[in-house]
Amino acid sequence: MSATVQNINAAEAEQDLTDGFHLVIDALKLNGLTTIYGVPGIPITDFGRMAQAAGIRVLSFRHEQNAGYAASIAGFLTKKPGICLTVSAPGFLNGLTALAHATTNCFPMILISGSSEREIVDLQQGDYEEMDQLAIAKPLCKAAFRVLHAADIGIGVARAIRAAVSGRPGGVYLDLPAKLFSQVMNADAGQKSLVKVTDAAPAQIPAPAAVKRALDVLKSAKRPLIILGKGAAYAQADDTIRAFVEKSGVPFLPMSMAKGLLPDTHPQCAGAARSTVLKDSDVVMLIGARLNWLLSHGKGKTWGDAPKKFIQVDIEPKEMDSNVEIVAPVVGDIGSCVSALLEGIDSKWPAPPADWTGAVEAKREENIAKMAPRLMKNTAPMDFHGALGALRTVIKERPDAILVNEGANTLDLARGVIDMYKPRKRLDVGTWGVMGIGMGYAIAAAIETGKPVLAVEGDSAFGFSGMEVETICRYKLPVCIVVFNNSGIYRGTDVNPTGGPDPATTVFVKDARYDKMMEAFGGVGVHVTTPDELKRAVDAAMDSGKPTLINAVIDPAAGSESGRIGNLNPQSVVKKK
Ligand SMILES: Cc1ncc(C[n+]2csc(CCOP(=O)(O)OP(=O)(O)O)c2C)c(N)n1
Ligand SMILES: [Mg+2]
Repeated sequence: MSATVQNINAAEAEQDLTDGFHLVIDALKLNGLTTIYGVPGIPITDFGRMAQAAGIRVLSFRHEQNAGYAASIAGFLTKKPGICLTVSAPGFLNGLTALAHATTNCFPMILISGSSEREIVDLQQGDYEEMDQLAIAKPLCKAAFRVLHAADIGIGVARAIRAAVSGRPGGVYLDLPAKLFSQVMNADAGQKSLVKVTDAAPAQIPAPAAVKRALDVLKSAKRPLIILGKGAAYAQADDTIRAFVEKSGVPFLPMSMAKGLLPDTHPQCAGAARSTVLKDSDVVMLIGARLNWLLSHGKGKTWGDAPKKFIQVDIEPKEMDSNVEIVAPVVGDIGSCVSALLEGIDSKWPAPPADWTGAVEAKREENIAKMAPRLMKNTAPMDFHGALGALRTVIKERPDAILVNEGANTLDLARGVIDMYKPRKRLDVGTWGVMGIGMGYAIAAAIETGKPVLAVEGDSAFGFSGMEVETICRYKLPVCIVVFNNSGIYRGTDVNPTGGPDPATTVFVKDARYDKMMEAFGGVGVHVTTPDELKRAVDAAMDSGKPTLINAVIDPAAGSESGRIGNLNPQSVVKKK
């Protein structure tokens, strides 16, 4: 055979082949997964390149943890698993915090990590980035899979997708050994091996008897309350939920990321009367909200002495009776459950007693009036309320913007002060109160929604993901970051008790200029000291859509220990000498 003929044969043979790289890309695309958040390196560098070439949006971060948080919130926003892509061992471990976070928060996410040679890893012979990643991931996610054969990529990706989004969503780990990427197979057979997942998150219809029981309990209430959790926000059943709440006439309390499902300014919103409604209610209906620490486990001082009946609407049967007795469990997906509940509310449904709704409203108005003057303080240095007063107006004027929020005082006070008007516009630290979600969330929010993002960040919180300002500039994202700079964790006033040269454990460099970080990468940096300046700077950023970081100087003495959850700090019983 001549050399030319040989070359032609080789080229033809090549055309008939596919490989692991292409099959993973094809499997993702076939299932509508067209965005990847990750960090390149061995063995997934070429995979990222090829994915980009194939039309997948591949966003390269500076640290996998931030890419992982981005993927997790992409899952929350879209109901499709957010994809995070990492290298082996250290990259994988960096992505793992976000995977565990996704699982805890019930966000669908798939962490795809390249891994080293199985034969060497399992004999512990010291491979490049050796680690038994599958075993390590397992306890931290809903499901973990490894694909060893190219022919199994289709089914592996399908399993990962279904595991992430069906039932209660969560994180899934998909282990792809380096060797898999270059494994070849016949292109036709490869194409046929792909699986397009049908009905990835099937509706779970609640039992009619459970719905009736729940409505009966709610109807019997003298002081009913509905609590909306981020599960309700995730469901994207916004109109149904709103109709149910309005038809029932029951006051509602939104958990942090459920704010805006109905506007915080809605006449039934009890957000500003939280302690009153938790204490005094007699029947509480939880919709996509869990009775975890954020709701004081449904018992104790927060919930008062009056006996309470709980109704719980959740997709996860195990959630029922997790902390207290649930007298009316409604198990199913939130959309189906709330639809069924709504159907059960007929024209004879009694409005909740007026003395109750009146009392809630009075308390709410009283608390709002109490806070109002604090939000208008236009002083330098700013306190949290003064600064937040300005940002509250920004969101009021731009209800489509997405608010990302982390910190301690910066978080707790912003949650209370900034009213939300639309669903899934407030993204924050979630179930763990974790620091570090900021820039990953901001990037994914901008990418997935195309809306402007306002990230309100404590100076400590910002530090966890601050390097991603380069990513924000690189992709030219409409993200405005406001760093509440009080020179420290909670406060900037602590001193070293020994009088020694080291600073106290909770303080940072005084007069730091976070705005310069943004300038370093071509973004806009602004330094502000008053609420008026802050408002002007945020407005300019939101109007221009240019990456902006505003260093907002906050009085170092303004914050309190741990924001609003200082009670969770253990106390030493040993007297100070
Ligand atoms: C991953 C992680 N590490 C540490 C903490 C503990 N922590 C809670 S809030 C916080 C920072 C609070 O300071 P800052 O963000 O500046 O908010 P401020 O109260 O000063 O407004 C830290 C470190 C955490 N929640 N998560
Ligand atoms: Mg701070």
